[in-house]
Amino acid sequence: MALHLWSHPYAGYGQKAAVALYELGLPFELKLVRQDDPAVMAGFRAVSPFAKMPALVDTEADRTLFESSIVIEHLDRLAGGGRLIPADPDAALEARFIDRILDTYVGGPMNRIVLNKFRPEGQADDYGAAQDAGVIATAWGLLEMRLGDGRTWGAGETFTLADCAAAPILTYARRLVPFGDRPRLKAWHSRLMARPSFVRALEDAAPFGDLMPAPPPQDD
Ligand SMILES: N[C@@H](CCC(=O)N[C@@H](CS)C(=O)NCC(=O)O)C(=O)O
Repeated sequence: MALHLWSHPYAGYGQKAAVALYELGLPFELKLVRQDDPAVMAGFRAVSPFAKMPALVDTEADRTLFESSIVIEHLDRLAGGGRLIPADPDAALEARFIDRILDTYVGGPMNRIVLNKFRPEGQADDYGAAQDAGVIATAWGLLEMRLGDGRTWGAGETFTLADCAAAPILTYARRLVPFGDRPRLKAWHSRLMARPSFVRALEDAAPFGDLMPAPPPQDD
């Protein structure tokens, strides 16, 4: 089996896939996406037409996938199934639900806020950025409520797709929209920060520096 992961260790969604690979113990080869290298980008666009990370090429299955959640569905099956996507249908539904909340209402708005900062002079959309920040705050409230049943991880008592998504997305997004007075969300994030698979993904990213705003000092 050969798995090629097109990604950058600094990319939040790339880290989501890396966490899944580390959780499942699946070896992979990183195909480093270098935006300043046209040849690399041509190869990347051939597997990921929207040039979004991560993309996975499974050479043995002759399958190319992008969209991190779909990549993780495939990886979980490769590893025997029932781990990151629970075998129990209700538990699987909750894992997918939390993953969708994180992707649609946290990661998407977060990436727009960040890209807004790099727009050409006079083209920034501050109104849109404020709306996106509001969407993230609503997601924080929803997650805090969902964690109210005392679950350890994002979708229950086992580490799932929801946690692969949450580890990097919460870590980055809280720098833009602090968690505020949401103790369960903070405690879940602390557990994610200590999870060995995510610690490893952060170690992979460390040599590439820190491009995001500093963490909010009073949000611990
Ligand atoms: N919904 C997608 C989001 C992927 C995404 O936005 N990836 C970011 C990296 S964190 C990216 O590739 N950004 C590069 C760009 O937009 O040019 C997924 O789950 O894979």
